[in-house]
Amino acid sequence: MKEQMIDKAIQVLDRNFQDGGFTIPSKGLYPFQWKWDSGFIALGFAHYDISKAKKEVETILDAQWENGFIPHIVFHNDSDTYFPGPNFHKSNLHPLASKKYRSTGMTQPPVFGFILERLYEIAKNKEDMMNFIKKQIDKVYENHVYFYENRDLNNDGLVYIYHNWESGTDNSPLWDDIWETMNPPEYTFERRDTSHVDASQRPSKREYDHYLHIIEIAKEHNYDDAKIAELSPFLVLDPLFNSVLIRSNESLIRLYESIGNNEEKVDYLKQNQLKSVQSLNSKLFHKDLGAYVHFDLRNNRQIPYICSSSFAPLYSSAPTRLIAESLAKTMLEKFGDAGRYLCASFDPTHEKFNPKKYWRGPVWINMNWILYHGLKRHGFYDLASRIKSDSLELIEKNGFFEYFDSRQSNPDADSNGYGGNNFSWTAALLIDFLK
Ligand code: 2M8
Repeated sequence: MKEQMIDKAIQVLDRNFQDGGFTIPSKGLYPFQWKWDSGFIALGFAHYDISKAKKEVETILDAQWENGFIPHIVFHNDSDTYFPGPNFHKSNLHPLASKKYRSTGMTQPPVFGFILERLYEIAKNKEDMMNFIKKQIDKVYENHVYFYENRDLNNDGLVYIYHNWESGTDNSPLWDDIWETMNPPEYTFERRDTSHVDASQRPSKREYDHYLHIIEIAKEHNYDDAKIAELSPFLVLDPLFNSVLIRSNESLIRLYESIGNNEEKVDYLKQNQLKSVQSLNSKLFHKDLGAYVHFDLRNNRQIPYICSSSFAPLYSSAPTRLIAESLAKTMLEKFGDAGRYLCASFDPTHEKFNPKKYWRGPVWINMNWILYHGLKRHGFYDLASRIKSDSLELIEKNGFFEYFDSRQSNPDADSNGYGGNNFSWTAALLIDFLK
């Protein structure tokens, strides 16, 4: 069974790999290269075709802007199956944008520090992989410098996101209260996602109006960071984004130390790391909820909901023993009912939970991978192994879907798999789980 699943996953990845040296997340639905998808995808390739793994990373990092920014989508090719495309985003408004590639002017969680380190662990030819890392690592470092120098508004080591698409958890109920503070125009545009996937499993038209409006504001100011920080109606500290940054810092520090002669960079990362960890715990850990929460900087208030991102700091060194215990307890009590697969993307005990709608409840394999490694790191072996076996069972029973219903007996559908099929990071991370 294991070998069969791996073979199928390899087929998914190989079919999604494109001539330009990058992999689409899912045919039709997502026809370009996405930043954090690309990192997870590289891990899958690394187990059977190391040159594709390296190519994937090289290609996304090649789209870096002169200020260190790495965009969330790189439009290598034209495609009319996705909206909004390059003509909407217009990354060239920013004076330091890549001259080589069209992209968006927003980013996604900074996964590449830990991706480089994991590639090194997986690679059989360590010397060859270290040479590759030496060529790429400064780009990842510059990306972290970009975050700390441009997005750390309070100089406390926590960096903001200015769009829900930067979080990766697009239509999470987390953002509903922010949408209440906005009143965007009703834009006229043609959605493409709903021609690939059942509209009831995707964000609403009104939600898209909000998404586009934030981009229009950023575009009016040529994607200038300071202006965005001043004017964007969406300005959030996200525990997932920040703990991924912290975890990637850790990897960069270890890699630079083994490369040698990079003391200044190591010092810079260590200094910021210390601040990030302290602030993550003091500002984003919510004692009563027993979980990390998001903070709405624009409206100066906590967003007191628990979602899968609330547990992501486990993947980093940030949680103290007490915090880690509290996270594991909350996950088990609220998300871990018998009869439910781990880990729903939003609190299943909350009225806003929706088991079928994208980031409003379904299980996502990339989040499960982060949580699996995080739980293991902090010594919660039973919960870790449950999250891994739940992930494998969901894929084996339903296929390589984008997201899955967490209810083991699902009264609403024959399959627990929703969204795009033959989904790249689902395939890639199954391989990484099984190898
Ligand atoms: C989803 O997001 C894109 C926008 O970035 C979309 O819905 O159009 C999210 O799940 C995001 O996390 C993911 O990276 C992307 C591609 O898989 O799809």
